[in-house]
Amino acid sequence: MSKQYKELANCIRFLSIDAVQKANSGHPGMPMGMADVATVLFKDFLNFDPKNPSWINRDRFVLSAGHGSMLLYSLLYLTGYKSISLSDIKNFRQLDSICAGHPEYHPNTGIETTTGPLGQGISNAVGFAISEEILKKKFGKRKIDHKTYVLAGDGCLMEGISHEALSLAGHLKLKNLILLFDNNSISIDGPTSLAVSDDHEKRFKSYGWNYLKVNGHNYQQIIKALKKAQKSKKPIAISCKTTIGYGSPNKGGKASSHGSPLGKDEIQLVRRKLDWKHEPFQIPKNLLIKWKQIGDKASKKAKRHKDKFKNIFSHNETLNSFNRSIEKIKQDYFKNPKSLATRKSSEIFLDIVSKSPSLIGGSADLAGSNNTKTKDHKIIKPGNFSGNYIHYGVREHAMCGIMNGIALHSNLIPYGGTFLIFSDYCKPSIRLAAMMKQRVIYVFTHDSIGLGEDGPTHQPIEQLTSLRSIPNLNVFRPADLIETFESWQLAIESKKTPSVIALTRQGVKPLRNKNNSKNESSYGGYEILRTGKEIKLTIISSGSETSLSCDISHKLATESIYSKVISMPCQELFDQQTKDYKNKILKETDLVVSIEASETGYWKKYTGTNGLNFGIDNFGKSAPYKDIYNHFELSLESITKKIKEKL
Ligand SMILES: Cc1ncc(C[n+]2csc(CCOP(=O)(O)OP(=O)(O)O)c2C)c(N)n1
Ligand SMILES: [Mg+2]
Repeated sequence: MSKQYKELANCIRFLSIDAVQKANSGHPGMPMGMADVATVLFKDFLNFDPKNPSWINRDRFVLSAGHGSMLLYSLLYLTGYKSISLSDIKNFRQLDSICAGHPEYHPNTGIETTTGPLGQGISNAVGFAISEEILKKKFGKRKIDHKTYVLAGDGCLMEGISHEALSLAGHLKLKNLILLFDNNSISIDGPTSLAVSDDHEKRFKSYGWNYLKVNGHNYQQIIKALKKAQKSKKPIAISCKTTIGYGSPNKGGKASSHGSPLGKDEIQLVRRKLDWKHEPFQIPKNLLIKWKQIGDKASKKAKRHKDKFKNIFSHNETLNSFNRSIEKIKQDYFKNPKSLATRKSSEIFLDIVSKSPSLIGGSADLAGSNNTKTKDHKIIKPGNFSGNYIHYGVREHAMCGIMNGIALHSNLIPYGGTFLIFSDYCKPSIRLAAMMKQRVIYVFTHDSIGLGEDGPTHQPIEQLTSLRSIPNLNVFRPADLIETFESWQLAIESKKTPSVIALTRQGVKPLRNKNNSKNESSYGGYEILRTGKEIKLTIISSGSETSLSCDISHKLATESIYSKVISMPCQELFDQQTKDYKNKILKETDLVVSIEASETGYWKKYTGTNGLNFGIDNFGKSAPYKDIYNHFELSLESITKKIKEKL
């Protein structure tokens, strides 16, 4: 029996070694080390369907140790996924090959998520497992009941995000989550003892996980552990003691097999040692058939399930069902407009839409400050997933990685809150959401010096710019309740783009005073005020500074200097408008100025170098917020004076 597993595993090993060698770059060590464990998993345990990779109830397999991408590509090819052919494998790491350097998420291919930044996959897997539990509760165990497997190495487990995600998984008792730890005690710099002496077993157990230990090259032990894992009442980690580069006489067990081709001579030696007589990329027919049988058997099993349960996701309701309630609130607001923090406006919006079964809210221990939790939210608790709100704890990075997993799993829409300043703790996961085109919504409150006394450590300066510079991420900074509602609507409708909604702590004056059936924020920037027909000045602004901009515009008008104010809640959407539209907004006057309590450089693309940029290019201050605005000369008097000097 061992022989059969070994031969199957060697298919993975040699495809990986040969692909890395041909590409002259890549990571052979991990696929060689984990080939045995992966073979047992795919052959005997994983529920999947190569013929229909999107089957909703499939077990999810996440390769958190994304550098070992050839392990995944080999498995997908061998089990018969159409997404990956032998020629794709021969094109490993070449332009436009699906076999990219690190796994890149593509829907319906078996590549469940983009990994490579170590640790991210673990947090994604926690998100998958949470989604599974939520849907299981909603639709019943007969329809949804699957596992999530995540393969993680020493590196993933050293990363901070793994601590956050594993801890939350243990707390929530995610019994459907199985972590396969490639415990080879080697990373790039050498033996892991150079940098870490964690007691992994104690660590996992303290999080509330079960922990098993196996020799990762002993099939009996692997099978036994995976059998046990199926019945675990807690999330479970299986430590697989492996040899990195297994089979390589000179590089096995050494960091030298981690991240570069083994070299032709060494590969010859591996072939001899593992008794592999075949040419590069040649898998003998009998083994190819055996692997295909594994895929076919899995497909058959999956089909039986699918035939029984079609279309369980008919609840894919849109915002339409809430439109009447949203309109009613807007009407009341127009009748009785009042100052309101945009975080509060956001809560009012969430109060309506949180009744949707699709939205899963949360915050990293700032629910009351982010206003993400409404009175009707039900909390997701350990072992009880009937709710729709997650207390992520003080774990911003894991929150965002987990939200990626939730978004990827099915059609749930995750949103999560923290302070805008701590978006820096979220950035790697936000970037991946944008790359993977996932609908994840970030509610980032306390979005400027307007938060006041907490001071410069809490006052975002460069954060908006750095978020705006991430491709395929919409950054909304609404100016009042109406724009906040519009931003939320756009974020929910953006199925392929994650959204940041940056919100104020402090109250802001109502600006929009009449109902408009068109979502003005969908233009990204639009004229919100005009004080005369012939104007000399364009002021562009976002969020809390838009009302300041309007005040400035009115004041200038009293001196017969006429202007328009462009409210720009979303630069990314504005940049997508037609040239005519953009010219109409930006080119009407010679002088264009920007006002935003944030880093100023990014606005120069609209104002040009001749324009004026009012903002903050230094760290903030600890004081009542109005004093800080004055300190940074973001005041009616100061800005009006400088504009007049320039005109
Ligand atoms: C966040 C992050 N930091 C650094 C790297 C670069 N890197 C890739 S693999 C690796 C070492 C991983 O060690 P381990 O998980 O033990 O993998 P093994 O060498 O055993 O395959 C590092 C530092 C990365 N991919 N992601
Ligand atoms: Mg390692």
